[in-house]
Amino acid sequence: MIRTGVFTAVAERRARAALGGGMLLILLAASGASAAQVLNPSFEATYLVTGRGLLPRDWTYSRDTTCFSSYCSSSPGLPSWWKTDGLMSVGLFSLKDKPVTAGRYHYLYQEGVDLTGIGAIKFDVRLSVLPATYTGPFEHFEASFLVDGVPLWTQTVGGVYLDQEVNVAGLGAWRVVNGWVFYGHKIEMRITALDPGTFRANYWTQWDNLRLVEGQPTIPAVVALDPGTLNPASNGKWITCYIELLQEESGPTYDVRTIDGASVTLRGSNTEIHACTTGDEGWATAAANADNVADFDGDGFLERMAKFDRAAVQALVQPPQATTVSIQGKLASGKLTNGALTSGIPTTGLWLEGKATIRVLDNHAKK
Ligand SMILES: [Ca+2]
Ligand SMILES: [Ca+2]
Repeated sequence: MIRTGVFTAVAERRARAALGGGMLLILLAASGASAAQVLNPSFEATYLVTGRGLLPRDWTYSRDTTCFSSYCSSSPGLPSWWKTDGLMSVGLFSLKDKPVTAGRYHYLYQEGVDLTGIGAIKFDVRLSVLPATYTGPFEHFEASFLVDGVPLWTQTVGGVYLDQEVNVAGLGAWRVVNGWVFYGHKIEMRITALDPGTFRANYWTQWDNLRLVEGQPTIPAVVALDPGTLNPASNGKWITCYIELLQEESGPTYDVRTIDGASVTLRGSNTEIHACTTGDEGWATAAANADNVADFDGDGFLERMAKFDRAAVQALVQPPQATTVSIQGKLASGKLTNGALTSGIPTTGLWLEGKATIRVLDNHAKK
């Protein structure tokens, strides 16, 4: 029997470019280069573009300078000179007295960034208004940092923002664009007009010191156990576990269909119990299928269902106290092709973890 409402509220979901849909095709074979890196991440290497100034090597810049421009700040003493690493940053800024429409933006990006083994990208940003004699606040524009076209960080208030961080765990080496698979990811900085108008100042966004932070953070999961209270007198064979993956405000969205059922365990009291993935029941498989992945509680988001041997779990728990157990599991490397999971890309073996409490009725104490 499926209970509804067993999950706590899951907030801050964000949509991300879905992997489903059309046929996924490998466009490029894996290159030998696997070390994750961003080229010229501190914007120190530049070249001169006449009429534009110093532009950073290895980055592709917007050539539309109707109402925006960009260059690397390189002159100590000028109000635009700001950096947090080395001598220079790169500035993307609006041009004063030039009409702009809402939604129009100016960009700088780098493609082909392998994020294998990378958990986060960090960077420093300043939002400011120039000339310095203009005393108004930063307004009308937004700074944003995008990965594969998805804004993972935005800021609209003037100030200096150090060590900003976006979560890219599990993105790995590949990205999918319209069903095609490309080697490496696209990292992009933008200034975007929020309001239409002609403004009397230059609004600057300056970027410096991009860093790839290694690591694979655990994906938080919401888990529900049914039953959550065990009656030793019951003859039930299983404890059913529903796993939902939490999505952070920024960062990738993970798919419960990529959970490897054979890796799912319930842990407590130094004991590890594996989920059942063998037998005649349709749900008892390592791979996702219609029996073990569904929106069981009807909240619009899928859960992976797994079952544990009830007697084994009961042995972990001493009545009458509630015992906290940990549910862990691994997201298989996988891609979705027409909704079916096959081996390959792009998720790369991330772990999920969620906690739940179990209670065992103390039948002896009742007497
Ligand atoms: Ca720099
Ligand atoms: Ca659900």
